[in-house]
Amino acid sequence: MGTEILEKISLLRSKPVLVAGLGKSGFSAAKLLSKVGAEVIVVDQKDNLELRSRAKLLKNQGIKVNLDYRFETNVLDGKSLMLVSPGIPPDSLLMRKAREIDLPIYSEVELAYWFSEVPIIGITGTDGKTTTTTLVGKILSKAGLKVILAGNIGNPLSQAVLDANQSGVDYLVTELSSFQLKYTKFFRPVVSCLLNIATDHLDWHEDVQDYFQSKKKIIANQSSGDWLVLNADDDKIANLSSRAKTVYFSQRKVVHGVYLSDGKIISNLNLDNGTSLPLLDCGSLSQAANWNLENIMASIAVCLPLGASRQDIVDSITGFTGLEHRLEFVGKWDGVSYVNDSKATNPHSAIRALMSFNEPVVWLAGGQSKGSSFTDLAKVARDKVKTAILFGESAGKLKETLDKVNLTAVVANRFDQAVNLARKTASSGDVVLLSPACASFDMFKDYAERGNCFKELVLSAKQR
Ligand code: UMA
Repeated sequence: MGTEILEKISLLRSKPVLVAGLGKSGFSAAKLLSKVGAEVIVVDQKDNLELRSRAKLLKNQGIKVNLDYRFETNVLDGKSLMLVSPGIPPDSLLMRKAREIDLPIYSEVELAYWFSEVPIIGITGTDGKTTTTTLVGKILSKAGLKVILAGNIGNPLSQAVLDANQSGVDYLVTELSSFQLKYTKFFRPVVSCLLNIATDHLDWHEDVQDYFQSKKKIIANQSSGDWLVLNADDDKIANLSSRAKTVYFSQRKVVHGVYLSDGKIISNLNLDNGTSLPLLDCGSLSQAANWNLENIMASIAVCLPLGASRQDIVDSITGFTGLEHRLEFVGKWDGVSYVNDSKATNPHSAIRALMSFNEPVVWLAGGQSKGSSFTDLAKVARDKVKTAILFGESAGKLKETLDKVNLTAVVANRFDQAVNLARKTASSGDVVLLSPACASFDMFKDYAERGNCFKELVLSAKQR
C-alpha cells in the first residue's frame, strides 16, 4: 500500500468521517469505516422505513445517523473527509459547501480500494457494464477462481471488501459507474476494462467532458503489472494508454486481443503461445449472445490474461441467454416478437438495440431525459423503425426529433396505453421493442419496474 493511502487512512482515523447518503453505498461504507476504527456520521435527506432500518443497524455499532437531514453548515466542520453516495450530484448544496472548505470528497469505491486485500477487476463504459461484469464472473468461476461481483451491479464494493478479505477470494469483479469513478484518487484495478463511451448522465455531470474524464479515471493509476482492456472499435477510447499491458477487442478488425472473423471469435492472446485460435463460433451461440458480442469479447479479453482456458470460455458463453431487461426476449405471439430492453436508459444504448434487428420495429421509447441529444438516435430509428410509440416526460422532445426524420411517432398518455398501442400496431414479422433511451424515474421506481410492467402487460394481453 502506498504511503499516500496510509496517510489518508491515518487522517480518517484522526477525525470523524461524514458519509453522505444512506443508500446501499453509504450503509456499506459506514460499516467498513467503523470496522477500521473511524468515527462515522451518516446523513441522508430522506426518511423512510428502509433508511430507518439501516440507521438502526448502524446505530447499534455506535455510528451516528441523521435522517431527514436538512443542510447545516457545521456538519462539515471538523471532518477528515466526506464519502459521497453516487446518487448525490456534484452541484448539490452539501457538495458545493464541501468543495468551498476544501474537504476531501471520495466515493465509496475509493474507500473500499484502500482497504481491499483482494485484487480488483474494474469494468466501465456507457453500456454493457453489468453484462460484462456478469460474464467475467462466470468465466473466472469456471476457471476455478473465487470471485465476488461488486459495485454498480448492486453490491457495494465496501461490502464486497468486508466479505472478501477473510475468505480466500481471488478477485472482486467490479462494475464502475462514472459517479463512482469521478471521486476516486488512488483507485487502481489490476485489470481495467473500458467498453465504450457515449454521452450519458448529463443531468448529473457538469458536461460531456466531465463524464468522459470520470470514466477514464479507471486507468489513471494503473502500472506495468496491470492489464488494460479496450474496445478498438470505439474511437473515443481506442487510443487511450496507461502503463498497463493493453489488449483490445474488436468486431471489425484484427487486433492484439480478441476479434471477430468469419463469424468466429478469435484470440491471439496467451493461448497456444500467442497464435490465433478460434474460441467460439457465433452460429452456435444464442440470439442473446449474438446481441452481446461486444460484451462477450470484452469479458474474454479480461479473463484470458488471468488464466482462463478456452474450455472455461466455451462453457460459460455457450449457455449465456442474456440478462433481464437487456434485450430480453419476452415471447413471440401471432408472429410478433416482444423484447424488453428497459435498461436502455440513454440514446446510445437504444441505438445499439435498434441496430440488433433486421425486422421492422415497433418502438416504445420515452421517460425522463438525462440531457443527451436524440438526433443520432432518430437517424438510426428512421431506418429501423416502422412506428414509434412515445411516453413519459420526453415524449414531446422525442416526437419533435423523430418528426424531423419523417418517422411516424405517436404519443401515448400512459405506459399501458403505449404498450397496447404497440401491440395493435405490430403485425406478423415485426418486433415490439421497449428500448426507452431515457431514465424511468418519471413513471417508475427504476428501469426494472418499467421492464417488469412491460412484460406483465404483454403477457396478460396474450392470455386474454
Ligand atoms: N440522497 C441524499 N441527497 C441527495 C441524493 C441522494 O440524501 O441529493 C440519499 C437518498 O435519500 C438515498 C441515498 O442518498 O437514501 C441514495 O444513494 P444512491 O442513489 O447513491 O444509491 P445507493 O443505494 O447507494 O446505490 C448506488 C448506485 N446508485 C446510483 O448510482 C444512483 C447503485 O447503482 C449501485 O448499485 C449501488 O450504489 C452499489 O454500488 C444504481 C444505478 O442506477 C443501480 N446506477 C447508475 C446506472 O447504472 O445508470 C449509475
